[in-house]
Amino acid sequence: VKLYTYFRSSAAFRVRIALNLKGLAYESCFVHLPKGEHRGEAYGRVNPQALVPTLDTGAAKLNQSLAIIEYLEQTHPSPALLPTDALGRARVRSLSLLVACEIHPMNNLRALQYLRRELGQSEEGVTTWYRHWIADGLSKLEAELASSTRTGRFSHGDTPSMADCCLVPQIFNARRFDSDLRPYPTTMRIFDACMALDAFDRAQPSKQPDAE
Ligand SMILES: N[C@@H](CCC(=O)N[C@@H](CS)C(=O)NCC(=O)O)C(=O)O
Repeated sequence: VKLYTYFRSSAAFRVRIALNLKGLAYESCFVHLPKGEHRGEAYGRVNPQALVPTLDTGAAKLNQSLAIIEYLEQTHPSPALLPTDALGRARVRSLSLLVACEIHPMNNLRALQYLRRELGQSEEGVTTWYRHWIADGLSKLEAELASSTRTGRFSHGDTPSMADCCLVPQIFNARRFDSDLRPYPTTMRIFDACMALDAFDRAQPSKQPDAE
């Protein structure tokens, strides 16, 4: 398979983790987001949503990181990134969506560029916006994780799941903008447990061939 990726893309980072956890080799195809390569005609033919990542399976080009991870789960069930019970699956999806739908879209590249360029916000204004949505979302994630008996060594039980594939890249983003992470001890404990695993470590931005 071929993964269209950018080292700093947290959505691509989620998929890199899932591929590594499942032991699947992939070829990387780099898309430089700050240069706007994702908005070009060539990438538009790969992904009409003009977003990274895309997974080219040979049979189809898949986009949206959680849809890609669910596809990998169905085609390569072991090790499982979703629990087998219906309630557990709903919980892991809920935690994943909390990151992917409630936090990440507020702070992705085009939202921040719009604040800067169209709305004339200063770097300070943009950073304040960024940290606000990180704090809003991570406090909710922390409340979920700290209050559930289903939280274990990882977000759900003692093996990594799709929720961890979402949690870890979001913490990397938060650190990049110097967000205060002290209010989220459960989240950070899980982050540390994930980063002790090779599959997470190898997927991190600084270890990608296109890292700058
Ligand atoms: N919901 C999408 C989000 C994809 C996304 O926003 N990717 C970012 C990089 S992390 C991107 O391509 N941004 C380009 C832009 O905002 O113009 C997913 O989970 O795949």
